[in-house]
Amino acid sequence: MAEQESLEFGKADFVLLDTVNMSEFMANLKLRFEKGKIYSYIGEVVVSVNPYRSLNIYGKDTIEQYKGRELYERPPHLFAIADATYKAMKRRSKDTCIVISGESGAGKTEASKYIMQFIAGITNPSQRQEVERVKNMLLKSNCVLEAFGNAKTKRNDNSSRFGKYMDINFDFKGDPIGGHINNYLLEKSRVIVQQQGERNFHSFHQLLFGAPEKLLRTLHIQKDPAAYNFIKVGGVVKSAINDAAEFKAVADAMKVIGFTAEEIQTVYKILATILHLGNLKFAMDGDSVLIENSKLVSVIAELLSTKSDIVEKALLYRTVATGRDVIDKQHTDQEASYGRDAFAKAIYDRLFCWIVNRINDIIEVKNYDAKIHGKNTVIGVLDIYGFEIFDNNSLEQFCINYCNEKLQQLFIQLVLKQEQEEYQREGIPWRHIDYFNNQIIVDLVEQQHKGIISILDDACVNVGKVTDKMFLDALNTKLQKHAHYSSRKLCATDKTMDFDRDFRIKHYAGHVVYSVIAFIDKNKDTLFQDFKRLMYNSSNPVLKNMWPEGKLSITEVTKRPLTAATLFKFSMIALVENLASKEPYYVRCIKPNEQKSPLLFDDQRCQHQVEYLGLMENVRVRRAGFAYRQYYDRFLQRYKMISEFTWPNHDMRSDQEAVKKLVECCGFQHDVAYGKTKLFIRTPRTLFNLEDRRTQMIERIVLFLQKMAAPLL
Ligand code: AD9
Ligand code: MG
Repeated sequence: MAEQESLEFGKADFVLLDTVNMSEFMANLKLRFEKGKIYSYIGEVVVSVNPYRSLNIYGKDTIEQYKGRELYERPPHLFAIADATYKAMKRRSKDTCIVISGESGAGKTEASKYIMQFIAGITNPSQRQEVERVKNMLLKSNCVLEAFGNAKTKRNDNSSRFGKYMDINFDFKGDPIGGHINNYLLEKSRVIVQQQGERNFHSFHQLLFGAPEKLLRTLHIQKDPAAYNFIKVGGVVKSAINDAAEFKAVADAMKVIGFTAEEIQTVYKILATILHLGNLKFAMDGDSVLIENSKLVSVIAELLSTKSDIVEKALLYRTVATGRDVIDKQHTDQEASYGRDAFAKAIYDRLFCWIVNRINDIIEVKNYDAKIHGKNTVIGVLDIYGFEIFDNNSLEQFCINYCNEKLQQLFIQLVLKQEQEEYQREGIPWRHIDYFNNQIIVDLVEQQHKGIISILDDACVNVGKVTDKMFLDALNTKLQKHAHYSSRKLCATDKTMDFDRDFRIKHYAGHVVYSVIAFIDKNKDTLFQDFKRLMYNSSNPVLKNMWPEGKLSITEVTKRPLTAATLFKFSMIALVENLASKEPYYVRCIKPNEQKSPLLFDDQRCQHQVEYLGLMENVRVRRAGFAYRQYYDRFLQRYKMISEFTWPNHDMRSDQEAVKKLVECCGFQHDVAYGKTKLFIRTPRTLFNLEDRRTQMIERIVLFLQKMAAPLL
């Protein structure tokens, strides 16, 4: 049982700490990490510290140990929460979800994979072929998504550069019958630029190092990463990642999932197109712009199954409608470079979304009739970017941190709500606890008209040249009284911010200074219609289908597209609604150090994460109610030896009465409440005391049995 670990490995559940304060919390977390115990609980929340080494705790035997057990029967583990989720889904027909959070490199993606592995391991005992197929697809889809959505960053060699929410659907027997993936905000700027020491998405490196010579020849790609501008900017070309092996694994996975040969070829062609685009150079020749290495244009045209002059025109001109006239306006070399980069980012982003959609088509539940088969239930797994503070924070960090505010708000609501509901269900009075409600920050970002996203959108729709600085001025005017917003203009003494560039949000997890530079540009996310039309007019049907909006001519494109931040806001609102409709389980991941070391526990870094994950609040909420609860029959099973009224069996009318008698025998009646099906214990001390008594009684019983048996030996 989890509590038994206490002495040697610290407290398995933070709720059982003698005193709840930060230093006790951190000491316990550190002790457990040093003892190799990477998982702990706060009630039903799993706290996980990245071990940065392989642990032998995910095998088949461990899966068996956790299968069908109650949370507290085994030491803390991801599998325990996965099993709890599965049981809630199967026994109570509840839709459930597991929300995995934590900063980059904290272990979210690994956790989500272990959870999937556990679910795959405990389902389909009768080996139904269709279920095996679905399980295989779900597992394989990870490999493809990681190839196109992950990259090496300074923080993590396999960093997910997108948010992912995956639903797994189960039939009435509890076997997986399909799934669905939602992806959020891919960091597409990485396609064209990477920071020093970082890489482009794995997919490009896999192509370069893994594709057979023949394929590379048809793509006009040389096996030399230094030859491509979009690859070499980060400076890191090779890493510990085995790109060649991964190329093969991803190609196989795509085949198994059901991508056609033509689709797979098109994927490679898009990657190659992007690499060639990165090498295009523009120059001014008098008033005209030209492409210096125009041979590349015909290569790109070949890869995109279109004509060179169409590609050239889309790169150098922009079709604009002025009143009734449609004219071709020539770019400057700078505008042409901008258009090229936007095009490269857009086709990669579109490729990624298309891959997700194709996977969804294939894994979606088919031929399931709830009337015949019973309710189809769902477990959702959310693996999404954690709170980010960089030296330079832009619109991407703003969106990611807003996402974390939304999830924190949900966490507060649901953890409290869940507790409250349990007390209500069990007929126990509820005592309100105070906590910082971050709704005020969520509003600061997303509120209609008054929120930062609205103010940014206003700046983007304005005709004429609105600069980032003008956007900052608008923020300063509209938000000057907001307690969680500040800037140099509003706080002249604060020298950490630049007057013309920065604003600060006091997030629940810490203060972040954002630089407004490029906010407007990134938010507008303009891709000239000419590029969309080019893709739509391709004679490659796969490409054509990816770009349906290219059908519209310039005069038909009247509706202004939603901005990037607004689209993100809508997707976050939908995500939170979806999560709130399910029974949530949480995994909170912590990164022990920046060096990816298995030995180092960086106290300061860890404490910061504990703070912003709201773990102390979580412990307090849990303890303000009842630290421990258990069904009457299970409680008796564990502690019945303590009292003569319950050992070996009781003769009372119900288990509840027997538990009451046991509790009174021990003198704990003031520290407990009796629910309809469960006993609730307020303070951990009572539980320790029960544990001690139990251990003593077991020792006595063993001694007694030994004595009895002695004459027989
Ligand atoms: V990011 O926000 O996508 O950049 P994650 O997803 O939180 O990040 P990830 O799961 O990718 O982090 O973990 C980072 C690395 O830590 C992995 O590549 C492993 O090398 C290592 N890791 C994480 N969890 C475990 C584990 N349970 N056992 C062993 C682990 N190694
Ligand atoms: Mg990840």
